[in-house]
Amino acid sequence: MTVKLYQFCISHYAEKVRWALDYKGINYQPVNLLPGQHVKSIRALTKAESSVPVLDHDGQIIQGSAQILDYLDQAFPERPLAPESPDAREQVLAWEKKLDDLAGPAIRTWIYHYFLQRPKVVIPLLAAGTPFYNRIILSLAFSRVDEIMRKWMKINQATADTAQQALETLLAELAEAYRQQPYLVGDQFSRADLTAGALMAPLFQPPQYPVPWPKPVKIPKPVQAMLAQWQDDIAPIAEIYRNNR
Ligand SMILES: N[C@@H](CCC(=O)N[C@@H](CS)C(=O)NCC(=O)O)C(=O)O
Repeated sequence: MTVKLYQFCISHYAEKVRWALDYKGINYQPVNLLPGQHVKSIRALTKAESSVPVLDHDGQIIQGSAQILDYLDQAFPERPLAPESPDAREQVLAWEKKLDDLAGPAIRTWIYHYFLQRPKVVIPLLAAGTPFYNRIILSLAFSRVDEIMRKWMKINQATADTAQQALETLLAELAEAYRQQPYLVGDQFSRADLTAGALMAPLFQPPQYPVPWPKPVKIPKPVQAMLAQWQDDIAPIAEIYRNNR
C-alpha cells in the first residue's frame, strides 16, 4: 500500500491531513511542493483545482482536507475521527466546515499580510521541505512572489484587518466552547478539535509542524501584539494540539 500526501509544509489544511494520518498510524510519503510550481503537478493529478492537500492512496486521488478526512475514516476505520451518533457527528462536521471556511482563510490573509513584509521570515516557510535552491529562487523573484500571492489570495491591509476581526471572534467562540468542556463536541477528541488545532497552529507555532517558525523577535510587531492580546483564547487550542498531536 502506498499513501502519498501532496502538500506545502506550511499549509495548515495539509496539517489537518498530516495529523489525521499520524492519529490513525498510517505511514505516508509527503510530496512537498513549492507554491506556484505546484499548479502543474496538482492539476495533472486531480484534473481539477490546483489546491493542496491532495492524497494519493494506491492511485485513488482525493483533494481537499475534509474530503481526505472522510476518505481516511472509510478506508482506515480504526481510531475514527468523528463520533458514530448522527447528532454528534453533525455538530463535529459543522464545526469543521465553519473553521475550514472562516478560520483557514482568515489566518492566511492576516499572517501573510505581515509576513510578506519580511522576506527572510516568509521564504523559509514557503519553501520548507523542498530543495535549498528554492529559497534562492524565491529570494530573487520576491517582489513578484509578493505581488502574485497578494493578488491570488486578495491580501491587503483592508482584508487583513477584516481577517483579524474574524479571527478574534472565532478565537473567543472556541475559547468559550473549551471553557465548557474539554472537546468541542461530546467527551472525545474529534476532527472538530483537530481542525481547530491544525488551522490555528500558525498562532502558536508548535514544534511538530514541519516548518522553520521565526524566532519570536522576528515576528512582525502587529502580529506579536495581537498574539499577546489573544493569548488566553489561543491557550486551550494549543493545549488540544499538545495533548493530541
Ligand atoms: N478547502 C481546501 C482549502 C485548501 C487550500 O486553501 N489550500 C491552499 C494552501 S493552504 C492552496 O493550495 N492554494 C494554492 C492553490 O489553490 O492553487 C481544503 O480544505 O483542502
